[in-house]
Amino acid sequence: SAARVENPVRSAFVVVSNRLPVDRVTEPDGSVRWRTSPGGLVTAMEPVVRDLGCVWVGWPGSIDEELEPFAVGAMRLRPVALSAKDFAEYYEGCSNDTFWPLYHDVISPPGYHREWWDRYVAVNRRFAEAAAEAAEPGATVWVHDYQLQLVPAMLRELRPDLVIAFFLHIPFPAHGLFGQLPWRRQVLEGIIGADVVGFQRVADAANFRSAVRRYVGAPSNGNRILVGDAPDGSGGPERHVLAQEFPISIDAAEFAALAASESVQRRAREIRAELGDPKRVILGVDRLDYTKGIRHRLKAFSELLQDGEIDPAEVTLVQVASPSRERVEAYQHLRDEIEVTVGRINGDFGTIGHSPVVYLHRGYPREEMAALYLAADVLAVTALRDGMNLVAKEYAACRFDERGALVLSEFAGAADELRRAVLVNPHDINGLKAGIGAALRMPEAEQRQRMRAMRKVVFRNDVARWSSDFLRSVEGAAAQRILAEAP
Ligand code: GDG
Repeated sequence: SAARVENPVRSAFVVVSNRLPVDRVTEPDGSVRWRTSPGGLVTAMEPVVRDLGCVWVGWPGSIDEELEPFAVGAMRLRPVALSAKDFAEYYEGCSNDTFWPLYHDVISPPGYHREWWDRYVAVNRRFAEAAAEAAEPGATVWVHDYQLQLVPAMLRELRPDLVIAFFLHIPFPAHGLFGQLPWRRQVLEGIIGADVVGFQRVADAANFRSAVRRYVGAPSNGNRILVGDAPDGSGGPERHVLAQEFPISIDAAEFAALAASESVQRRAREIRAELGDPKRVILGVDRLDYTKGIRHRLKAFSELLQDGEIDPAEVTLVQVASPSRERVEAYQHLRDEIEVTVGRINGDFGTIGHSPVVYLHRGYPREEMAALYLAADVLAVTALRDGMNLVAKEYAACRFDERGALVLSEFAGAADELRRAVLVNPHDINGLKAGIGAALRMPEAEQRQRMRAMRKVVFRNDVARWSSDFLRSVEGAAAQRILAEAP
């Protein structure tokens, strides 16, 4: 529930993301309250928020609504309003139809529209101004993701006293692709306004440093980018920007506890029974997005059926495709394509009592997700490009029984850590079929061995570790700056 707070809200720690981490719920009696969305980011911030308090700057999710700051639990929230035009051009347009496809290796062609870009600049400025207002002197401000890449530099200009951090949740492409962007220099200059820039993978950080070298002319030394010229004429840089990988994770203990609960285990058994007790269940869980390789997965599955390698009476593929960005055209096409394919597979291989693909176009509560993970013999993650892919980590965290096999795309960030998954190249349909086949046939002892290794990694590198590693680097950058500025 929400409480009013003083305005302007201020803190020594400010988080900035496109969306505030809360959802508005209307009670049956018509009253309105806010509850934190269950995302990993909120969990990651909890320990920090407890120590430092925090103001979170972001869009509350409604169009054309000016809201006063409010508090939910220990978090104070500073809403940034978006108009219908902002939403269409900054969010759906420039963020989700330019940057999203470009940064995912142009799986879908990005649109480059100057009106979208102008709106992106204007909305980024609005976020930067709100963050500047919310930050106490010398505060740390952590900016998130591809919607807000200009905020770090705008914020530095408004408030040179701040320590600024930026984390990109999605991949950063090779410069040959990034170079398509008409505003490539502005974007890079926006991001290097931060003191620390975090990426999911080693390769993303390397791509970024090389783009900065090429398009901004700033060289790097290891993970450090040398920006500007020192005012003392020494020939050194004005400042350093750390650009490094910080792979994000999940609250593994929480997922494990959920999966171990009596009700979730019961539900997992129920799910298998409702599916007609197939010998094997393959699961896919994705936002309905062209980056996730759902079409490739269906193609491989249907060919395995066609080849007679999978008996449709024995194996069920459950595909949860949660609705996403439904007003963007590329997503509408994708949905049509997937639904036609599912219909075709079920038409070709189904019987009156049984369909080989169970396709669910909706979101589920976390408990149901955990039960699905437990009910699945194989989880198939076949992303063509994915920053990390938390679903893969959630599956491992939930399998306290050390059973189940993970088929994981090399193109998901999670593949850098989950080396004991069955790693596949989803573009190679034969390879993908072989991977799914191997996972379906994997002996229990091998499942156990691999799952144990993957669980170790996910529990060691959990989301608390991610945020503390990142914030330790930010503190390090702050300390260096104080040293450099000392007389
Ligand atoms: C971006 C990057 C990066 C999905 N359906 C339901 C549901 N989910 C949850 C999953 C998981 C999350 O949503 C999805 O996270 P992913 O990492 O798999 O993918 P993106 O949404 O594309 O996230 C990605 C991530 O940011 C973090 O940096 O890993 O690469 O693209 O937690 O469980 N949750 C519930 N019901 C659903 O139907 N409750």
